[in-house]
Amino acid sequence: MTDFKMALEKLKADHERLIARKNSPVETAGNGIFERYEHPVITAAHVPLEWRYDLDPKTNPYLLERIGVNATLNAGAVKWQGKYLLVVRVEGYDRKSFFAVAESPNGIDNFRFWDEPCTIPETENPDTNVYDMRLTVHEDGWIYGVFCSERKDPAAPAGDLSSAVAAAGIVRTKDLKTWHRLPDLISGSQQRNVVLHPEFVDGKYALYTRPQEGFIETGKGGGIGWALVDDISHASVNEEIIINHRNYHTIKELKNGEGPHPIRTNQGWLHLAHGVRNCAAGLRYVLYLYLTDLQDPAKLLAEPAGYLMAPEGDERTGDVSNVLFSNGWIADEDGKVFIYYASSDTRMHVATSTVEKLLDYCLNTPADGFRSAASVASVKALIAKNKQLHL
Ligand code: BGC
Ligand code: BMA
Repeated sequence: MTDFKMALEKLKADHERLIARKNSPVETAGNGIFERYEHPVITAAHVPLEWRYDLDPKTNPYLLERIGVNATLNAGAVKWQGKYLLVVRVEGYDRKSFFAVAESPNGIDNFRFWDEPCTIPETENPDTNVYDMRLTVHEDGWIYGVFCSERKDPAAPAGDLSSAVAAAGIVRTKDLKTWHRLPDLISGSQQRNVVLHPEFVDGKYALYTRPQEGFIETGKGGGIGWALVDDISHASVNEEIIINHRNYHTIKELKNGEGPHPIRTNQGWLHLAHGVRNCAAGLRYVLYLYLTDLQDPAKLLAEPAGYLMAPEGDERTGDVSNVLFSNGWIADEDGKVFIYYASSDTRMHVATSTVEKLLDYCLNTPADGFRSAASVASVKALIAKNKQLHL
């Protein structure tokens, strides 16, 4: 066998071994609310060899990688024809990200990318970078993808090559293969983390928004917003109310944003979101849950204090360290929930729970009292309750 052939065989074998690797829940006792898994579900090394290597010995005699993948992160998720699909944000060494579908038979391992990345048509104002797609199977019959479209800020002074404008890009599809681009969401503010609610509300499309004054600075932007839209093919935010606020000295002091669209349960809409605070180590992203009313998804019913999940162990380091981010989850018919989250903008993981457990967590974890003394009161109330049990 030639060196090229041998090197290729090894590449292929390593790749296949990685993809076929079984994933199991971590054994150590957690908090009972969800289970983490031993391995990430998708990493840069899962990306097909054909996307990265020129496999022709004539043009690539040393079998060098031609197009490097930096990270696979922030995937949207949908259960589609019995398969667990992630629309992954694949980011190259060149810092451009694009979307690609990866499919698993069981939701926890064997994620395989489809043949090619998604082709997302551009508008007349081409996106510089696209990322963090939220998928919604809407009752109008389309599958929507709402994502962040980032472009250089045209108002940035000369020499400022970082200021950007974030807007919500919208595509829809029937098969997750052909994507039709609709005009970007028109809004008076910058928008990242925009999510389409799966049902009509008062006969209108409903969006979770996240108004910001600047690209990074929320300014007066108060949190996760809610806006009704008449026409999704010319979507425009007119009235926007804040339904989940940022608060001083909480996990979402600096920013927050809706994750995937909420799950309909018999007790209300169950939401997964991210909260951000600033500290000496930089921005820290954690995941939290809240519950809103079934009839009025904008009405908050319950919100446990603090985070559901924060970066742990290896999750803490990566391209942008100290970050957990989620924009995809899947609820099975039997109530099992697959939470797909990325750690440190580098790799995708899964955590599993059930609708029942997440509702129990949401409804029975004390809410934030916003003061140390209130936290002490919560702990003492629990101790007093336990004392009654005479264990
Ligand atoms: C990055 C995102 C990040 C955003 C705000 C973008 O340029 O691609 O990952 O969330 O900046 O920091
Ligand atoms: C953002 C998000 C994500 C990213 C996070 C941390 O604002 O939209 O794309 O995971 O920052 O870098």
